[in-house]
Amino acid sequence: MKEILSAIERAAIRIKHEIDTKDIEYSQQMNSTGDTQLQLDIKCDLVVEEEFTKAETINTIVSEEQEHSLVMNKDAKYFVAFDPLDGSSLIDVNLSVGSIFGIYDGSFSVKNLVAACYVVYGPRTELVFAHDGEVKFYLLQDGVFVFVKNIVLKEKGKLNAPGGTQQNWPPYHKAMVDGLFQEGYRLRYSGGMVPDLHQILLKGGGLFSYPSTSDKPEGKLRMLYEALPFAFIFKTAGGDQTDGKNDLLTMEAKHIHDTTPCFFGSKYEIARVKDVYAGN
Ligand code: P6P
Repeated sequence: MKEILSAIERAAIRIKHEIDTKDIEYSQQMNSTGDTQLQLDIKCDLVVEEEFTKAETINTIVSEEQEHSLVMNKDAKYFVAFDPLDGSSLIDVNLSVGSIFGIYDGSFSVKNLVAACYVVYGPRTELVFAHDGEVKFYLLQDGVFVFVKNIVLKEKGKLNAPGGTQQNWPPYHKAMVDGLFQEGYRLRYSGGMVPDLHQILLKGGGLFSYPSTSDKPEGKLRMLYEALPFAFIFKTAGGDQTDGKNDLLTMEAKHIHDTTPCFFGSKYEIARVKDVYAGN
């Protein structure tokens, strides 16, 4: 596992450099879910693949930017799914973006998800790694990721990050989101999954939601390399997660780019989601 974390750290340092120095023009290509790829998306995908090639314990990788999985060492232990540059469309307005990694032992089955990691590229470059019951927070300082602290969520938070197009939310979802605001929750939503969830984790908790909507009935966020890694991180940090009715960490992806509605947060807020969704 240490070899994989080291590969992620090397990739993160290179990606940070690419973000700071590279043009952000769109390519002529689309990824597996129809997003037009930035040149930067393609470059950052290559960076992660190059660093992972040096990790002998990686069997197979899945990238948001690649249609198919790629076998690297057919007898190796770990299967890694990643989004190399999530929220890249925010770079041209200088908002924070991130990389997300799900590390699976033996196959991409959700029961084999054993670690999860993300990197936030913002005013600072920060890395969070969940494994063996702990969520560890690191800060990049002079080219080295330095451990800062363990992340533990409170029972109840105060931030509300409601994703998706509001006019396409189910009415009961809108009532739930509005209800939290009426209880004094603060709106914190940038449109970047990684910084939005990082803020909730570091500011003590709250709710991030990306529900099933009329335009995206299966949700927008991908299971293997977005929803499940964050579900693992929030659960490990003492919070909770759901697709509205089920524990995300019991849900198997049928296809490597499957999406799911997803909610992540402190226990109080996730209990509220389950209560509202159970009745609808
Ligand atoms: P919406 C970025 O494109 C992304 O995949 C996630 O990072 C983010 O949480 C979501 O989409 C935002 O989607 O529909 O709220 O703009």
